[in-house]
Amino acid sequence: MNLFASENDCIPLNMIDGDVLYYPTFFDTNQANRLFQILNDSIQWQQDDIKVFGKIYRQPRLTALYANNKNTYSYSNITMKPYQFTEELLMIKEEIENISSGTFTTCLLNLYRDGQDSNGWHADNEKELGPEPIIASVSFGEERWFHFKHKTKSLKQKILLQHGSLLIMRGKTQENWLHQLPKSKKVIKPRINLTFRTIH
Ligand SMILES: O=C(O)CCC(=O)C(=O)O
Ligand SMILES: [Mn+2]
Repeated sequence: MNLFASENDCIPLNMIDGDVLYYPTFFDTNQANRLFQILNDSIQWQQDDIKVFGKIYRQPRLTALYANNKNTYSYSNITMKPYQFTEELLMIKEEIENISSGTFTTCLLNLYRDGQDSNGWHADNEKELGPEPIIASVSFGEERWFHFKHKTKSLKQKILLQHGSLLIMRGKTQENWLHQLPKSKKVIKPRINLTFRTIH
């Protein structure tokens, strides 16, 4: 049984100064349903405090870090220590490595509990990711809009990330573009997002 999409199901986004690929049905619905449930139930979700302009806020989503090494990941004044990859995370990582030229050490997971949970404008450009990082982003659960805005030109892009999809950002995408997952008034169901990265 072929549970995974072929190369043909890949849609390149038309991005100036960036390189983004979208696989809408990387996992089929049954596989995506099963993975959503397992990740929802078995991941060690946490809610951290973040400091924005000197003020402390609860992060507007739950997160977790998993890896095949002990390297920590720091962003927005948070330093996360990884748990070791679960069986499902290793399986997903291998499926992505089979279709992309990247290999990954680490997965940052986000759980958006409802439409009020979000992820503000940022680039995944921390030093430990190295130059031109490949970020492979898998989505399960509620569909949410994902926005891009160019750092210096007045260019925007948006894409609806569907259940079981894979989005790969590579090349100069993090250097030239910011991305965000905005709040949504309509959304009430949760969404889980996994971003596979390499932490040096
Ligand atoms: O939830 C998403 O689709 C994006 C997550 C993200 O950008 C991140 O964790 O760095
Ligand atoms: Mn990001």
